Amino acid sequence: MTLLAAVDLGASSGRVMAAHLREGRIELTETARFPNRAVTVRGRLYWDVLGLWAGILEGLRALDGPVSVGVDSWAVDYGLVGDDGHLVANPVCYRDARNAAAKTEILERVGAAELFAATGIQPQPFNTLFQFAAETTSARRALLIPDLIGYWLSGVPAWEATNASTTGLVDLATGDWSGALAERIGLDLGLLGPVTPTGTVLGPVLPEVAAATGLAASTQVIATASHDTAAAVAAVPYGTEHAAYISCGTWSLVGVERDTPITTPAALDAGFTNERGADGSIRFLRNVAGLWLLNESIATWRLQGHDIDLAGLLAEAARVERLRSVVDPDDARFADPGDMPERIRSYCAQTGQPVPGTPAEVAACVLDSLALAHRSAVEGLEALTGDGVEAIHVVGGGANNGLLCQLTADATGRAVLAGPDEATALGNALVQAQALGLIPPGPEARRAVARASARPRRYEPRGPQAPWGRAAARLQPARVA
Ligand code: LRH
Repeated sequence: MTLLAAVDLGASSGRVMAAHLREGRIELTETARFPNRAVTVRGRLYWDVLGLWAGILEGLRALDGPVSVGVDSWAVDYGLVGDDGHLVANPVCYRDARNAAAKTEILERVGAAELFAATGIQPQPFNTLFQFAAETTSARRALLIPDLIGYWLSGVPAWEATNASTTGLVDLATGDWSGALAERIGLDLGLLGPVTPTGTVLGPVLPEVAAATGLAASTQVIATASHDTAAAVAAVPYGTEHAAYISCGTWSLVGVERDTPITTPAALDAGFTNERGADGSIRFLRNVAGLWLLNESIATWRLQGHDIDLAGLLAEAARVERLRSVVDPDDARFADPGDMPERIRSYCAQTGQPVPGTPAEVAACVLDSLALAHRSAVEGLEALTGDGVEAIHVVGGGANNGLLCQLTADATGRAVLAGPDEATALGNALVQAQALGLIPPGPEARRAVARASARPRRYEPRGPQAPWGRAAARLQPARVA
């Protein structure tokens, strides 16, 4: 038996998982879970990265002699580090308002089609590229969040490839930073070091980390697939069907794995992006605003003094009439933190639909809308790749949301295979195990262990497709508006 540590940071919580590799399977146990949230100070939305660091140290302290540690997190965000190696500013959250203006300004200089063709990345306000353009603080280095934590653990700066691809600054053709693009937008590439291959062993933990956590001085820090979505996709337990994945958490990332990118105008218009996978593959996917809408709604109700329990809410939402009102979860009004139920109600009122009242009605509206958005993304995948999608693997926390999985099966007319819910931590650990030679290299050997480690639940589609098609059509004018 070998023990590996997977540090997995999400937009709403972070955790440290003990990954036990034994007889071709990985078993995960959580050693620490701590909240993560963005905090507003003087109109700027920050992450509390030092709070995360404290949670990580606590989780590592609870582990019994792991051979290695790997860190993954949400994409695109970074910490700025000065010449002395210290953080010079608190990392800003990708939902901060500064990025939209920077996007508009950059796109005036370099068109969306050119950016998409060069990097494969869908221009979205949160791409690191636009964040850099909005940056006001100067620094020596910019390290993406998992690389920042890896630097604090090992003292070695890295720019791991899967997460680097999400910046919008990596050249699709070379896999390295695009000097030409940086020059066009006036960005100093000196902030970034060479792109680090996924699975690079960075080196042992620093003595100060060993002292603070009790980890052995020989514990290796590994640049795992550090983009959480890349880690989750690395752990999808594909069977024999041609399947899409939905990495479902704060976001729903709906995609397929491919050998080659698609950078056609149609892919750009349909909102698809080409991110790097663990083996240099392409994760061709669309970002659908996922359980963020539900999580923010729950946070709002709790602030208002409602006693909300998720299981009870979902049970009630299951009994609400389906497709009564639907929203486009990717509408810009839902992007910022805040009173989501009120925004959902105003969207429904403006589009002439019944206005959801109770929390169960709002939750039903959100889940129907997400299932519909999943359907549209799967249709987009089929049209753009030319390959049929026979089944859908839902991985990540959303795999535990039985109602969303069932509705996704209903809306898409495809079987949904739900799980593992901890796909991100599993993928993180699997890539570490490959880096250490504990599992043979390549996606197939990794997937065999993923399959042995997970038992997905199957949801078959119920009922006719027509009501979903009609609801999608109902949304069409709202999207244009
Ligand atoms: C999901 C995720 C997603 C990114 C977003 C910023 O956690 O990493 O893949 O697009 O956060």
